Amino acid sequence: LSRILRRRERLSHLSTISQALDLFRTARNIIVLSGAGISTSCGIPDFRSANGLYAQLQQEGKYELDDPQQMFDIHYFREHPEVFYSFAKQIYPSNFTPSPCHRWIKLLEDRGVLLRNYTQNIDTLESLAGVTKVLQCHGSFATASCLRCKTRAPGPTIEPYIMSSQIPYCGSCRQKRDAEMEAKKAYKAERRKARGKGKGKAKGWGSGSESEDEEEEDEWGGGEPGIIKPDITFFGQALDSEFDECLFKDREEVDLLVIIGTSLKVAPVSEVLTHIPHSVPQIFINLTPVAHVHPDICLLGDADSIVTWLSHELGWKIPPPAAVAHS
Ligand code: CNA
Repeated sequence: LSRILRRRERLSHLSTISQALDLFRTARNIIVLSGAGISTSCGIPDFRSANGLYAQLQQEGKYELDDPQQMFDIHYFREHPEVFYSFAKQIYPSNFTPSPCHRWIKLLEDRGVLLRNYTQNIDTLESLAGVTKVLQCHGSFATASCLRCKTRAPGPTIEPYIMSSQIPYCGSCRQKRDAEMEAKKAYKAERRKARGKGKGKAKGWGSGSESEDEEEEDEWGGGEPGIIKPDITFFGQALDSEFDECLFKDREEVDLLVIIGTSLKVAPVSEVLTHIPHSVPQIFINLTPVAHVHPDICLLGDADSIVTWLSHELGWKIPPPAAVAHS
């Protein structure tokens, strides 16, 4: 009996795979929804695997976090930016090379069948692989912004701070603050002069006071210029409106959804599945099963191996790493 069952299992597995191959043969507008699992083979840990960042943060215990998720929480960051900056160099995309999965997404684009790659990853490896139809749903290190004045700067400007575990403060804020302080000083000097001239003429009338001056000084809000944060979306921050706009458009065109290397735990990206028409087939490629995901086809295993095998069966050729780096 067990032999029959095993054979049945193998057969149903085979038909699942042949169905997946058929879907890839016929699809013209594929959405690839990717997550950290497609970059683990590049040496970048994901969040939730047994050896992922959350487990590492818990084991290290050096950050005194109640919950490892706090490392990427905007409220926590505002209060303790030094914690994120003491850790950020570990996830900063520096010398990583795209995986076969990234190059496979590029292959889909080259074949003209990629509608869009919605990536939750912040490592920019899709772009490095030459994928242009990519939406970085959770932003990236490519730019950084001041939390106070919102001035945006190219990401590399804060790279030295990340690498030396320092908090970068905003130069524009500093300039603005200095200019405001200068203007206030000049204004106060003017008022003092005016008060001096008017002394004795109208006692108690608009004579000003030290407390008034103090209030003016506080107008800036006091303290330091704003902290610069890489434009990666933290928990508690909204996604760029481009996400909704693209999804609204793409849901009309998509004919195959491929979800790859993600636990689909982070909303609103996890909700993409419910926004896509039910008639669109879904293929889920992941190392581990995810209880709340019920795709039409589930291919469990290492994502690089699976897409390499699928491509081989389809007679497609994944571009080699060198070709990718220069494309
Ligand atoms: P996650 O919750 O850590 O899930 C990753 C999933 O990938 C897990 O279900 C793993 O089983 C699976 N996986 C791991 N390795 C492989 C592999 N070799 N082949 C197939 N599957 C694999 O991460 P999600 O992406 O679901 O969560 C979204 C977060 C993770 C986003 O906000 C990201 O910014 C964040 N993140 C990004 C990176 C990156 O940019 N590379 C790294 C770590 C975290």
